[in-house]
Amino acid sequence: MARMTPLPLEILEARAARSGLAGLPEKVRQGLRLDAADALAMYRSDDVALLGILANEVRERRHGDVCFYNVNIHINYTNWCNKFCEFCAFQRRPKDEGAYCMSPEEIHDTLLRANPEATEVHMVAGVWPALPYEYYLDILRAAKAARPDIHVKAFTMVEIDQIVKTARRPLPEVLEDLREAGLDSLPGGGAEVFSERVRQELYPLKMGAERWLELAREIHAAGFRTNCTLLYGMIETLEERVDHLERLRALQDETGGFQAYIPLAFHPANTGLAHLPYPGPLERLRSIAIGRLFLDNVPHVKAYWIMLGIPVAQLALGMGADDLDGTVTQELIYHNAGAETPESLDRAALHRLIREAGRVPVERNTLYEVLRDFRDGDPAFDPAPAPEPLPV
Ligand code: V47
Repeated sequence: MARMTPLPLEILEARAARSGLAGLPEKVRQGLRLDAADALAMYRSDDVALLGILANEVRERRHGDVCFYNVNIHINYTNWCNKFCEFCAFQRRPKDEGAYCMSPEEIHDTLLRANPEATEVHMVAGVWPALPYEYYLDILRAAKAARPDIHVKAFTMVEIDQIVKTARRPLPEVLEDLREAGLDSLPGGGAEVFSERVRQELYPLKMGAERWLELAREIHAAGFRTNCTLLYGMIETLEERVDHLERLRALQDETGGFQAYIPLAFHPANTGLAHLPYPGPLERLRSIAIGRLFLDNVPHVKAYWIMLGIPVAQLALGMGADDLDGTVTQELIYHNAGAETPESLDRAALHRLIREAGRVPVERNTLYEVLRDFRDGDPAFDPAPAPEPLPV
């Protein structure tokens, strides 16, 4: 899909009036901030295609026909965890079958063997208080020793909270130690949904919203970029989703430190919530579109194909998302929870997905600086379409 000519406002408004969204197209076209009532109406509306059209307008105003991607690898360095969240299929106690904790040497070797083109390693894991402070510094040093140029995006707010407790030192000092050891930025996980009701029911041992937001605020103040997420499709109400987005947007107004928003669809397999359904494709696309429309101050919306599924991720590029994450190898959090997506995609497959969606692949680094713009193609990465179907 090349860039879309915006449809006449009257047509959009006539359609919006039929699905509880009257006035929304005009607000979006004028660039006005949406409020909680708008967000709720978007969650309740049955016209996901209209939300996609509006989100695409905003996305194209900001990013044109570009679709960013990066070449990255994931390392989930341990699955030891003492939070026992009901939604998680990844956690283990150290004596459980399948429990593991990678040594700094193993992290070093993994990175030595990893895709030499990768510009980012995304390192997140469970939380185990017996791991010493030095361990966290050592795994960062090990990553940089193996690949001095790689950007290390590591540790959710939940891990940072534990690292600070283990260190028994103030957060700013801990952040400086982590930076010196190799930390470059932080991912967006661990926020789940900020509702205290949901937390009490599903993850009472994990920090609450206030602490997550306070940590993010201080981490931004220390000069680190992070991402933000919403885990949806568990037992939260639509109002609770909206409240979560409002809190993210308010913090972003203060700090400007969030680079990207990634809505995370709940995968129920092998979790304490296995009776719940995986959110359907329309719900996944709706979440992308609402993220783009409501979080007007977060520059990027990421289609994380691992959790969206490849066809939905490809559609998302025309409904608000401007970033397809990524080549991703060795991801375990979603695959343990039943994700049926492949474990990684190579660059040629990403290019093909992006081009089929009518977008131009642009390789970025973690901070969204352009590394290579493939507007004019590149025979090394844009071969003639392969005869085999893409994985789904
Ligand atoms: O914090 C855990 C979620 C998050 C499940 O910042 C689950 O670039 C669905 O945050 N079903 C980790 N979700 C992943 C994450 C992330 C992913 C991609 C990119 C970035 C980024 C961040 O995944 C956890 C939790 O909220 N999660 N279990 C599950 N069964």
